[in-house]
Amino acid sequence: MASKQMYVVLAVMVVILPSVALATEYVVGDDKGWTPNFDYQTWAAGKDFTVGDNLVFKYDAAFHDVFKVNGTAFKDCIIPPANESLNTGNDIITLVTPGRKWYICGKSDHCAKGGQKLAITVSDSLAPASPPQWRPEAEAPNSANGIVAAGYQALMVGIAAIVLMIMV
Ligand SMILES: [Cu+2]
Repeated sequence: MASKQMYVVLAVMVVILPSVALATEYVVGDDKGWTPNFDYQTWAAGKDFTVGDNLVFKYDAAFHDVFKVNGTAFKDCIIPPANESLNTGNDIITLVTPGRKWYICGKSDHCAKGGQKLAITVSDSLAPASPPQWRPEAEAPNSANGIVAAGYQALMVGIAAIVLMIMV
């Protein structure tokens, strides 16, 4: 019978899909955007960057651009070839893999002198394996979405379990 397998697939999708749907969009630097003389490490601190989330770099394209670089280029502000830059002034980068990510501005001395550089750590969206847990309230204030998602997932896991028990 294929129907039982279908229910299992459905149950898994119901649990996983909300975390995709609730992907967060982070405007880098918030109101300040992408600019020199802004502390992007402080900005990034406490944010829970997850696979599927988006970074949005907003800036005046006449004065700035965005390069995705490695850790060495980030530290030493080594600017890659110009054709590797993002330069629309409203660049949206989807975080597709977990791990450390580095971004710098390639214009004049913005990286080296202005500190226009961002380093983040992206976590895997499936990292907290089942069973889903409620996050402690003490965690980052912007985790409201996460709490809702966790609650929803817990509910759906419960429903899926009941459905499976009936089917089996
Ligand atoms: Cu710049």
